[in-house]
Amino acid sequence: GLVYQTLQERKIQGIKSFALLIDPDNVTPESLDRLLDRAIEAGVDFYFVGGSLVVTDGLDACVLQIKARTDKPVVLFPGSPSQLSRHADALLYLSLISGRNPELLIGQHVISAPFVKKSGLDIMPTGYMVIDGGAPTTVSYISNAAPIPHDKADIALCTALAGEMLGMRLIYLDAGSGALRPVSTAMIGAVARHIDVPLIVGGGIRDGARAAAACAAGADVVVVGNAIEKDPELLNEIASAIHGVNVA
Ligand code: 1GP
Repeated sequence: GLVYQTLQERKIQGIKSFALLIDPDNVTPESLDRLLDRAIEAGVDFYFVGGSLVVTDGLDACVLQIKARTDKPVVLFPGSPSQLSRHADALLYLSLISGRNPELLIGQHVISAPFVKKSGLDIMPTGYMVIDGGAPTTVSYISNAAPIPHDKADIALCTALAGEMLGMRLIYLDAGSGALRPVSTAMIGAVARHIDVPLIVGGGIRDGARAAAACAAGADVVVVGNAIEKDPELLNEIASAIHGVNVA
């Protein structure tokens, strides 16, 4: 698919990407409009939509509103299989490979497969890895699966390698939304050095310094949600930090 190709090309060229995570439950049409003004100006590369446990009914509207404003890819980041919108461009087809809960590895995929197939989205198989972010986040509770300990870069590395060999086209290291500690640069580096597929990193990144550090360590895409929801002024700082790594 086109979105995956973009991710792959950017990785090969060493171009770092900023993905803004928008939770449809946390925006109104007005607040989203203001956020998009800033995001477009700051140069956000990808719009990730989802992340919340229950998306009420604003998913399609949220995706359409973003699509109406920008040509940048809109990528679904579903908290559950029901969170699909055919108006998006692509889907992070997540398998929770850091956990040992069969439902999140394959069970929910089986149930939603015909629906996903029909969506026409660019389906991007993603090895999703939850890393301990220092606080119990929604994802670690709901998934009923232990996160990878913060300092176990070797476990993360082996998990990512296995995911890649199983055919995952992306690896996503997530400390969880609002994590106290983002994924360590040591862990990002260990994983990045050994995999060839694009690496997405998110969770608890709340300033330009942390975003740049993740990129310098080897992240290809940095995802920021919470911090920008709280303070949209951060958009410029984080965008320039991520894009600044390109020239360095
Ligand atoms: C969470 O990786 C994302 O799944 C982003 O996390 O909301 O903490 O930026 P934040």
